[in-house]
Amino acid sequence: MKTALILNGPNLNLLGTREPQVYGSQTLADVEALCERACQTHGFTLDFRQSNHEGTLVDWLHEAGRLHAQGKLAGVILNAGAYTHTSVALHDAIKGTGITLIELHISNVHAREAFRHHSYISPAAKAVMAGFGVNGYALAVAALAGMQ
Ligand code: CA2
Repeated sequence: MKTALILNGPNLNLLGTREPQVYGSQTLADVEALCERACQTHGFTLDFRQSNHEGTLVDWLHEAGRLHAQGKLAGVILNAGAYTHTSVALHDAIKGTGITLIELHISNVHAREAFRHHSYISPAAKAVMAGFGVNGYALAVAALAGMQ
């Protein structure tokens, strides 16, 4: 069974505690549970992680590249949080790994502040999803299944 690696960036550990009008009221643990159900439906093993540290996310993308080379990775779903809009390091980490990566945002970043309209992740991603709320994670797992 291949692994779906779901990576969450800075502040997403606060999900459900603030700004419910933007991000909803479900916690990151709730999101993990919904991802678990989606992965069971689609025959993936789930590996679900969150970090507030850019370098840790880079290390995890390198790990994904190694899993991909071993044929063990279905793909990565990455909500890079605010690093989406700032991180050349994450762009560089994705580029050249050969991994299938879906960039995901809970909110519709294009309907928000101008600084959220640019993404360093998008040019290196296979697909981009935004604005589906936390259900976007389940939709992204289904999309990953369709890409196998
Ligand atoms: O919409 C998304 O998923 C974002 O990636 C979330 C990031 C934001 O910087 C991106 O522009 C869009 C922020 C994640 C912070 O999440 C919080 C949730 C609840 C309370 C505080 C922060």
